[in-house]
Amino acid sequence: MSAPRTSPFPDFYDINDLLTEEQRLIVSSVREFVTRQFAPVINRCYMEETFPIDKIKSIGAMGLLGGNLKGYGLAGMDAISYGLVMKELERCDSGLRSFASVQGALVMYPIHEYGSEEQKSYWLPRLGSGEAIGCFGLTESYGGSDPGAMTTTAVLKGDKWILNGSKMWITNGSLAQIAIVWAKTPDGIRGFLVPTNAKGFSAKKMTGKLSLRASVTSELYFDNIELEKSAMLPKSTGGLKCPLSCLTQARYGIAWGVLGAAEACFDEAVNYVKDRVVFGKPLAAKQIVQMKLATIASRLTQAQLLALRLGQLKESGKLHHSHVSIAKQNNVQFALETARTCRDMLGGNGIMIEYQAMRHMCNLETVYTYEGTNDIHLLIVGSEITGIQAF
Ligand code: TGC
Ligand code: FAD
Repeated sequence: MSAPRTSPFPDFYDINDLLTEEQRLIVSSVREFVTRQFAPVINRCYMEETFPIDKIKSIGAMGLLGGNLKGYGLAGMDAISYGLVMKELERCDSGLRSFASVQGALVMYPIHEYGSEEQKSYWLPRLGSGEAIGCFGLTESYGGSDPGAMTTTAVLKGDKWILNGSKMWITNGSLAQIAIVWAKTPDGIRGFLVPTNAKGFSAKKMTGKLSLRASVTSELYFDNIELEKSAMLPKSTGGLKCPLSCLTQARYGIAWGVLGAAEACFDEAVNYVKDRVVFGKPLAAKQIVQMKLATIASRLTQAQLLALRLGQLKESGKLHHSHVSIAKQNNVQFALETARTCRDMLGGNGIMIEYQAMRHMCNLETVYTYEGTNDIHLLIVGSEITGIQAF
């Protein structure tokens, strides 16, 4: 006997039923907020290669910046709620989720985890409210996949750190008041809090991106910047382990976030093929179109369940970074392929900005590459399976 199916697409397996009342409320309120605040401006931002910076304090007021961190006036939400927030932001645009990922997982998290009490109590409330914006500088120009080969240095001269070098592909770089910069010191790789108004700091916005256009990406330059001794994150010891632990937080959010982009494309395509009549019938009545939709629904359900289990592992403290690699790699690849298939089902209309599929598809090319490329995540999992690093 078959029970009546109660859950509407794209929640085919009624995953909503596995959420708490509070988590469902977070989804509906963030969706309403994003629809009201960001959806009306996202196409213009995308076309103009800008980020709607004037709206950041409203995201802060909703508790969505560093929303999974505890104390310092932050929301302290559970891992699944945080994932659901990322999903709702990326349903609008990957650039919006990126902003929140960088601010929360790559700037606030390292301060929360590795900072002094003074650094935490000064920066976390400001970053959480959106009063201050941060960026995270790890990648350099010659090969982002291998951050250990960085050439940026910090050396102690008297009671000051002297910072020299450059970073590339830095999200929010020219919007930020504070940069978390990872640099080589005689004592290994350490994190520094660098005010962007420091003498010797400059940021240059990168233009001409064909992906993630509603997000500001910059190059950062450090020319003999003098920093107080207290600018270092005191607990950021252990080589790359600390910056990599921040990436784990951001990659977790991406594994959830891309589901929002995929669901938005799927919803749009389903509505489109029901209306669009070709050869005398709606496209939805064609077997090949139904096969495409059914394949997406099946893979979407798998990706949703993967994210949910990932959230449970994180919440129970059992999360290993290779769990996150599997979810980031699988869900981003799925979302990218889905956006492309949906773009195809819209025909010529699919290349127009009035429809979202192509914008999401182009964005997801970046998401496929940043925070560890697709290949790098497969290699991380490969090294867990075999015990042999093949980077
Ligand atoms: P490896 O020898 O593998 O590891 C060194 C130590 O770190 C530990 N570890 C991790 N810990 C926490 N989280 C992770 N993800 C970790 N990965 C490794 C590891 O267990 C080890 O600990 P221990 O105790 O044994 O010392 O390090 P490796 O130098 O060989 O690097 C390996 C590799 C290639 C996987 C790593 O370098 C890597 O992940 N490369 C990709 C770089 C990357 O993802 N960059 C992203 C830059 S930020 C960005 O893109 C922001 S986009 C904006 C947005 O998020 O929206
Ligand atoms: P490369 O490392 O040169 O890789 C090129 C190709 O080689 C890829 O296909 C890769 O998979 C493959 N490859 C690399 N190594 C291996 C290997 N060992 N075996 C087999 N194949 C390999 N970084 C930050 O620090 N902060 C940010 O805020 C940030 N924001 C970004 C925003 C955008 C829009 C983009 C595009 C990037 C951002 N990045 C940021 C950088 C991002 O993390 C890097 O682009 C990424 O890590 C890949 O590095 P790369 O571009 O140098 O490519």
